[in-house]
Amino acid sequence: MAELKTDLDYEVEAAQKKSIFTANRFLYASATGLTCLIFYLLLAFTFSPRSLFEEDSESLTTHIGEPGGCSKIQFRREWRNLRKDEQLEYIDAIKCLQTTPGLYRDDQSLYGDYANLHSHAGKIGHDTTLFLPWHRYLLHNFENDLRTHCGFKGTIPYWNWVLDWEALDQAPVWDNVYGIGGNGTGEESVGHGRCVETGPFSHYQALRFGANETHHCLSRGFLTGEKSDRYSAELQPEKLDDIMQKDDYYDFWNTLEFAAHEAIPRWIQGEFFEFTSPNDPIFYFHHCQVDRLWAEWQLADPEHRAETIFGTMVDDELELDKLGPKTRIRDILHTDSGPLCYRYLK
Ligand SMILES: *[C@@H]1O[C@H](CO)[C@@H](O)[C@H](O)[C@H]1NC(C)=O
Ligand SMILES: *[C@@H]1O[C@H](CO)[C@@H](O)[C@H](O)[C@H]1NC(C)=O
Ligand SMILES: [Cu+2]
Repeated sequence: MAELKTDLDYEVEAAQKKSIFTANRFLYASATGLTCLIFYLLLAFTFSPRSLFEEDSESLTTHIGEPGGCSKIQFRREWRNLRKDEQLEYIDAIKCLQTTPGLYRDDQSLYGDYANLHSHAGKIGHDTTLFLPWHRYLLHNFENDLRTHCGFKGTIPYWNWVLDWEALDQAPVWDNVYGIGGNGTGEESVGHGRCVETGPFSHYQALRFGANETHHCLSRGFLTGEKSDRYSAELQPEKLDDIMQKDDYYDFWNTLEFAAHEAIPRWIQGEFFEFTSPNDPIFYFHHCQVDRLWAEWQLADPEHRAETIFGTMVDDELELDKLGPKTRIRDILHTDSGPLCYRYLK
């Protein structure tokens, strides 16, 4: 019951966000057990189903019937809210992609190709207002690759570092079994880090580090003391609140990219020191969090924020080189319509 209840909790949260998709899943999940039926009845009194469905007609008109509308919405969740088996499935899927042949060269996996892509596209995807849409699309494509090549059924998880800002190195995401391993403790490696010797990626060999193409161990070098404090201070709740209060896209993106988003790589070091940062799986956890913040910011005032990208045209295209088809920015502005079809759970 404990785990079922957790699942239901997610459903309830999503139901509060008034989604027809969730409402259906909610009903379905509730019907799965007698104990849960009781739970559902309690909830039914708490949240009037009637008002739920009224709100839902709105999302129906927005999404169904549009080209690329979603037949199903999947939920991206915080790493510590995944069940242990779900955590292992995600780690396994990453490992699988690390042994899937790449598209660029024989000695680099599809997983490694993303480091290539990220470093080639560095100029368009960073320090510009395209930062958020381009990374959103990259994550979506990566998630698709996990599904297509590795049979992955879940979603990319996010790391809500605000929960760990006071002790970043203690975050559950660094667990050696139910996480991606922690600090580098072995030989000195790239980016002022050391080889990560524990956890599921202790044997992973990354190919590129910036322009240098030499196979090397996964490298991390968590900062400590004052150096660390400088970056973790950017991740405290008050700082994040400030970012979320920004009213226009330019200010929001600008503070998010250069304050909170930058603090994490600078604190981790190693692979993250260069644009080949997707070599470290934490890249995806981190960018999923950044994407979530953008999605939340958009949803806080959809009328003004959902389709606003300052400094570029919504019909401009986002490119992933060989790794995925081009898409228009306008097509990825709503996470819950096609081709994306996901939402975030808190
Ligand atoms: C991470 O590892 C490096 C190298 O072994 C060490 O100097 C540093 O103190 C460690 N950081 C943390 C937060 O434990
Ligand atoms: C590339 O990285 C390796 C270690 O990973 C280092 O030994 C080598 O000197 C580097 N090459 C260049 C050109 O920086
Ligand atoms: Cu990036």
